Amino acid sequence: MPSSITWSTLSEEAKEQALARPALSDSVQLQNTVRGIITEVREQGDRALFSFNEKFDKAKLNKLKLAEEAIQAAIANLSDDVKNAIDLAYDNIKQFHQAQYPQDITIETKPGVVCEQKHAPIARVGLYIPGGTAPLPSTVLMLGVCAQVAACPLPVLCSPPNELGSLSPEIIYAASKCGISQIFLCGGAQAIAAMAFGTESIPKVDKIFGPGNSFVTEAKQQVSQSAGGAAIDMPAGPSEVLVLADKTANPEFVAADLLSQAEHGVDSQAVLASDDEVLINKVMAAVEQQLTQLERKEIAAQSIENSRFILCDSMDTCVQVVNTYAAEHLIVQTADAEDLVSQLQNAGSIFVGAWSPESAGDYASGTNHVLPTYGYSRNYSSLGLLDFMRRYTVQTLTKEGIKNIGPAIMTLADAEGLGAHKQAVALRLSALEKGNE
Ligand code: HSO
Ligand code: ZN
Repeated sequence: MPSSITWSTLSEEAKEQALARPALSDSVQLQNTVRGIITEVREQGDRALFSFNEKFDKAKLNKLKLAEEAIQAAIANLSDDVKNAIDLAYDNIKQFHQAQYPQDITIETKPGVVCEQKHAPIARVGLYIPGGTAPLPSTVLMLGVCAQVAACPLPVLCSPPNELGSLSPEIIYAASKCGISQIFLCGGAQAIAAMAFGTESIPKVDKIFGPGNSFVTEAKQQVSQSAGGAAIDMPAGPSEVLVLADKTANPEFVAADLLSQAEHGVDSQAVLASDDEVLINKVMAAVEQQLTQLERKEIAAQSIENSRFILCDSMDTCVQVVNTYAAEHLIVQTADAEDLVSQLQNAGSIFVGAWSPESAGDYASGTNHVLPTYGYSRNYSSLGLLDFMRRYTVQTLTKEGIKNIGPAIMTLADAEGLGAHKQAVALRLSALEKGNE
C-alpha cells in the first residue's frame, strides 16, 4: 500500500508526477507485431484468422461465425437470474440511449435559403468484446444497445473464442437481446483487422467500437489511419477512478469503489482525493482488509500498489486536483456532493453521493460505461447514441435565396481569389436578371 501524499508539500513537478498516468506501451515491437498481423489478415483472410485462433486462443475451429444452434443452446442454458439481470440492465441502457435521439434541424437563414441538419445510422458497425480474465457481457449491452437504438443495420460482433471454442452464454444472450446475429469467434488485433478490411466470413465495417488490450488498441489506431480502414470510437488507456471524499464519507464504501476499479487489471488506476486525513487512513485500512476477501486479489493488489491517496488542505484544492486529473470515472462522496458537481469538469462519468457506486454505471443504471480514459475526458465524450450515427447537412436555395446571398458569396470568392466559385454564382444571377432561368 503506498503512503498518502500531502498535496501542499509537493513541488509543481511532483504534483504533475502524482497525477501522471502509467506509461502506455508504445514499443516499436508492438507496432510491428500488430502491423504484421494486419497484413496477414488482409492477405490471407479467414485462413489467417483460423491460424491466429489456434495460436493465441488455443481454439481449433472450422467456422468463424457462431451458429444459430449454438446461440439458442447458450440462451437455453442460462439461469433466469442472470437473464433477468441482463434484461434489467438492457432496459435501463435502452431508455437512457433512446432519450439521446437527436433532433433534425431546419432553418431558413435568409428568405429562400433553407439549411437542414439530418442524422442517419452508420451503415456498418463492428463491436469488439474482449475475452481475457473477465469476459464482459455488460460491454456487449453498452455497444449493442447503441447500435440497435441508432438502427445500424446488421452490426458485427467479434470476440475471442474460449477454451470450448465458443463465447460465454452471457455474452451470447446480451448480443441476442440487442438483435445482433453476426457473431464471430475471433479476437485480438486480427479481429480488428478483419472488421476493418473484411474477410470471406467477416464483413467489412465503417467504424469499430470497444475496449481491448494493447494489441487491440494498437490495431485500432493502425486501421483508423489506413486508407480504406475503419474509424474508431475513441483512444484507449487503462481504466481509472478518482474518488473525491470528505469526512462524511463512509470509508468502507470508498474502499470498495477503489477496489472495484483496481480489480479490472494490474494497470488500472485508483485515486482518492480528500481534505480529511482521518478519512484517508480509514479508507487505507478498509482497502487492506477488503482486499484479502477478493477473488481477484492478486490483480487488485498490484493495481493498488500504484494507487494514490492525496490529502489536500481544502475542498477547493481537491476540486482543482479532480479537474486536473480528468478521470474516466469520478465518484463524489461529500456532504454537498450534488452542489459540488457544477464545479467538476473533465470527467467521463460522475457518480454523485454515497449511494452511487461506479458499479451502477458499469452495469445497470443506464449510462454508458465506455468512457474516455487516460485524461482524454478533457477532449472526448462518453460513448453515446450519436457515436453510432453520422450527421450531415442539406441545403436548398430558391431564386430568391441565391439573389439574397449571391453578392456576398461573390465578394468572398473574390477575396479568396477563387474565380470559379464566383462564376458559379455570377452565371445564375445573370440568368435571373435576363429572365431566362
Ligand atoms: N469499469 C469498466 C466497465 C466494466 N466494469 C465492465 C465491469 N464490467 C470501464 O468503464
Ligand atoms: Zn468496472
